[in-house]
Amino acid sequence: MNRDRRLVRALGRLADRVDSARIASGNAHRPGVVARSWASLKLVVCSLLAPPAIVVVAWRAAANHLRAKRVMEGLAEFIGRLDGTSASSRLGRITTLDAATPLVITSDLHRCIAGRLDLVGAQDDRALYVAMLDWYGAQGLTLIENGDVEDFWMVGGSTWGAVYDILRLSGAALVGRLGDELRQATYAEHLDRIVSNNRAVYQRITEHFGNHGRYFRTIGNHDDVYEDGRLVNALARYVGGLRMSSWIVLRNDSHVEAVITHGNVADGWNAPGRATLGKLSSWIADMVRDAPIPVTPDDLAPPARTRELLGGRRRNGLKRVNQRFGASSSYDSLDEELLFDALGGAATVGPWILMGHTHFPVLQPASDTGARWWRYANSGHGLGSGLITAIEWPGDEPAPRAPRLVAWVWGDHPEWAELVAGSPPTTHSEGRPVARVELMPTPGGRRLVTARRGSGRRMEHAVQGQ
Ligand SMILES: [Mn+2]
Repeated sequence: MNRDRRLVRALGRLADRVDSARIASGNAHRPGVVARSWASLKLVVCSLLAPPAIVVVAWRAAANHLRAKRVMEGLAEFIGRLDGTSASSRLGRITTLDAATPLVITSDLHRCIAGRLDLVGAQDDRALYVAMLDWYGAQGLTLIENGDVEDFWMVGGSTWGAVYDILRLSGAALVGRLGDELRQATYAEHLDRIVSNNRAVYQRITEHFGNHGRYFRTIGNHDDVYEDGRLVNALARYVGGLRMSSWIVLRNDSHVEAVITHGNVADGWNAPGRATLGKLSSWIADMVRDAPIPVTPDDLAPPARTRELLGGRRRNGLKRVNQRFGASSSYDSLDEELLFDALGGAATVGPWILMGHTHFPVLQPASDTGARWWRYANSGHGLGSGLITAIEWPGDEPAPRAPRLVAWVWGDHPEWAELVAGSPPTTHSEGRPVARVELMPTPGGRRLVTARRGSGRRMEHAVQGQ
């Protein structure tokens, strides 16, 4: 073990001791005095720097949005050339899988350390995901976690979270071998803590998928540290084995049926290698949450959002962002409407595009114009309130295959229990009922409804879609 790793580990142990004491006193979700003081210090420095910084950020945001649009324009051609024969490209590594492989694709799980950053715990989604992994594992499916899986961007929220922030900033400031070693040590130590906070999840991934060569990952923005193969090796030790790439191509003979990617490639704020603005906005959000000021913005979806999805009231549309700065008031920075136009619009042939990143599950969504994006699905995310959405790829069905969009929810939650009560629970986790609900677009495509409600329309929809 090198000197940096020893130093970072010692600091980590010290931070853990402070955190355990706070957790033992029943304050797990408070950041604690170290994180609060560090956030206050950052707040003071940032306030002084804010006036000039805002100008620079606005300029960079406008420039990056133009760049994202140029990337989008080249994307149709790039995807057209993904024939499953090459293993790398200027847009990252490519993995090819047989399209006859049954898959489950999750994304945007944002697994994090204990404390305030533990959004998975706050949303009661950990045991729910374990139930999903057990259920899909028992069927021999292959698991693809499509980006933003472990979160290396969120900082603070606990003593270790503050120490991690300081070490990460130091690593970024140092050049050459010194900086490289410190960064590696810091990320490896952070990964350790993410794994121990999600022990059951990593156990299931290893047991059902990693040990059998059935675990694949793509790189998102919050886990862009995996551009470095050494951290992929560190992760491999916790999951039995995996393959990390930026693109996964589902191929059937010489025909590409689907392309799986996180989606940040066409995002001005979060594109691979050009994500400074995205990282900065995430960092500022965490600073504000830890600082002792009476503003604690909480952007986690409430139970009402889960109810909305299960009640058939969720929009099945595309996201728009501000055309000058490439972002929206709800912190989105990928313009799906532009991407839809760039990728050839309402075609009913060509590969399916399966993405995450937007945190907005959709299947064959309707554009603003009413035109349908027939070959697009987004898996949504793993941070709903008692809700995780996912895509299933029915590889065992004959071609032409089409992805299914599903929602996994607790069957006993008072806010929506009656909406899933019609059918028996799919499985159980920790003694609680868990339901798998299939989501379908309405005939016009503007909303998502559960398959039970939409079953009468299913044939009509399938005919329209082909
Ligand atoms: Mn993302």
